[in-house]
Amino acid sequence: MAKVIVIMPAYNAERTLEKTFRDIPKDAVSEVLLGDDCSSDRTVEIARRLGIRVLKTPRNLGYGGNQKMLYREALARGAGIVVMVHPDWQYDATKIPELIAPIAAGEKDLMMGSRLLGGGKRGAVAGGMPFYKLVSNRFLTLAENLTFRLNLSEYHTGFRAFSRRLLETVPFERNSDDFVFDTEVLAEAAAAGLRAGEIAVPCRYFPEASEINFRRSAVYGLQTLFVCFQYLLAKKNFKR
Ligand SMILES: Nc1nc2c(ncn2[C@@H]2O[C@H](COP(=O)(O)OP(=O)(O)O)[C@@H](O)[C@H]2O)c(=O)[nH]1
Ligand SMILES: [Mg+2]
Repeated sequence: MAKVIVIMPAYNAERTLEKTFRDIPKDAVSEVLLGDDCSSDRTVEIARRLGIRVLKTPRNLGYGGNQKMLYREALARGAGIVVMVHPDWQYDATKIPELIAPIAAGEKDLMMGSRLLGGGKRGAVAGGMPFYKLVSNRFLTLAENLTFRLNLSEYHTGFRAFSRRLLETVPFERNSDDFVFDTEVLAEAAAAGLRAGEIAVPCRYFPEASEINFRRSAVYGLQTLFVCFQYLLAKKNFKR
């Protein structure tokens, strides 16, 4: 049985951390790690009270920098499967066993908890996904599917799982410290020919679950398109 470690990249998650943690099926995971990116609220205090192992960034590194610290630690602790879940109670963490099953069976290296799979679109909209986020998610996903060919219903979920093999294969340490880190990991996984899958996951939208504003989203969208561009360019050069 592979050792399953859950990582939570946190930034001011005091209002939602406990609810997210409660939803994690403890019998399905060995350990839970929280990366605190210099939160100014009680995130660390609450995490410690819940018995979560806390790692702190030396200074505010950003979402990608926080994840790097966590993957490094999860690998050092012998993880066979690493589950990343945002501690903002946006995704239904009770689905962890279903999410990791294909990795545990050796069939996949990457599993995404999609908000938009199958009937999921209605789920995301009913869950309160803002319309502009739905439209831009759809557009970016189209561009990413044409580029990476992973055939996923979305690429931007905060609930995903990786095999140890993936984390040892992709050069994640070289990636951005910002949100586009997530896109870069997927590009690298695609380039390495790793196998990706997805399950539908219910999601919730409420103020604390989605604090990224329009401007940050737009920057992220452009950075994502730039990753696609670099990927296509690299592929073309490689063929030549
Ligand atoms: N390190 C760091 N992480 C952040 C920051 N803002 C958000 N996050 C993390 O990024 C995740 C996604 O942000 P969120 O506001 O939920 O965006 P959305 O759900 O995609 O609309 C959150 O769960 C946090 O863990 C930040 O300024 N710094
Ligand atoms: Mg969120």
